[in-house]
Amino acid sequence: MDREDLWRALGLDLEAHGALLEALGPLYQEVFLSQENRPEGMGYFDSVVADIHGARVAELLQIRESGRPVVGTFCVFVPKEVIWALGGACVGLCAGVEVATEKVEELLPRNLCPLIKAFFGFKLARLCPYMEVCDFLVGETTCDGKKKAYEIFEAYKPLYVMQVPQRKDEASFTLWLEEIRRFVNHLEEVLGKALSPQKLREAIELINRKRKALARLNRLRFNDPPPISGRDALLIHQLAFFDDPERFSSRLEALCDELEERVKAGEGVCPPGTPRIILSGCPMAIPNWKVTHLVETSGAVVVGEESCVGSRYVGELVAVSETSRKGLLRALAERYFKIDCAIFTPNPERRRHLASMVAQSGAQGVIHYALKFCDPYTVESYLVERESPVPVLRLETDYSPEDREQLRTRIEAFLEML
Ligand code: BJ8
Repeated sequence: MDREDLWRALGLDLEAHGALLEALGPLYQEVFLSQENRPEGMGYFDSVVADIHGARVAELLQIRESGRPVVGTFCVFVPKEVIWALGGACVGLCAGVEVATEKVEELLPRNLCPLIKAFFGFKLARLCPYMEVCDFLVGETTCDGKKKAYEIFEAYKPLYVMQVPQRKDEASFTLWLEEIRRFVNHLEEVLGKALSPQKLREAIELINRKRKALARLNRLRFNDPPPISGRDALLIHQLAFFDDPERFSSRLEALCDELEERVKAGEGVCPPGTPRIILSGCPMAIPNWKVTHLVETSGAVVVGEESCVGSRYVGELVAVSETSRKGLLRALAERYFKIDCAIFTPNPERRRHLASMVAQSGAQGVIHYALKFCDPYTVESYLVERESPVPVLRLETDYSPEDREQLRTRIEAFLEML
């Protein structure tokens, strides 16, 4: 199908959508294509971005037309393995650019996290083909902003909300396991089919493979010099939410082979000894590349993201030693319960996780990245700084480019003192 026909079929506002895609080109050129000495394997990921609303959307539409469900999510707590096991496809819908702000602010307060306003904006302005190709969405009770916003958003798209506990104790685990079972029952009812343990195992292996490849990429970045930039690594993590998991894994595995060769040859994207930074905090959804770009054009390199678009998404693998449905669902619940999002209280696991990333990567500094009005991460940043083994710079920002120079000044001053 021709791209315009595809977008028309999905009901997009063609004019506004065209303007959006046009703005992406120069930004991509500036942030990614201007880099020197990029690995060849990035060619695949560049081609995905060049056709970001095209080929993959067409594939998802085909999946939907063949009677399989396409499901959109906003959080890494949603156990996507279950969706794939029931024959569906899963796509992450968080957006990294604010659109249709006036319309959004008729429904939501102005001082709300930009990530939430962004997904509302994409829906209200009919700009996101991924949102439109979905049969239904799955939300979750994580932060207050999201859970209250879903109450409004369900008027625009069918939405199921999972209840995520906020403490890491036995009672909360029981609730979470029950919540996963309730989610499975709901999907089985809606789709009119039963979840087979064999299919669930296969789906777990499919997603485990993707997480394994991402973990390998992240470990390779710990070398000095890193064989890939933080920008390229961030992009790969962002695309993990969209792309076909099998194709994505095999392309990423091939890229990691190339990066291993680079490491053996001592080849990197910057000179050895370049200051190394870990970014920690809120997720950076596509095309939010602002802070990583600023850090890497200020003389440092980003060697890890302690974030849901980063190491928190990768996390641990789901154990596949179990064969029964009950055992596999428990293994899923255990894996997802370890996610150390700032909505948990208390949340010392996140600080331990960050300290271990710092130790493994040899980072000299942490930049804590919080989206404006995100209470869980802005409040928790104090504890992150207090317990960090290396200096921390705490930034609060949104999606607008207006604070770029101000952020650059603070980042440069921070890098100088490392
Ligand atoms: S598991 S980080 S994806 S909730 S930035 S909307 S927290 S006000 S995105 Fe998240 Fe799941 Fe946690 Fe990860 Fe709210 Fe903060 Fe906005 Fe956020």
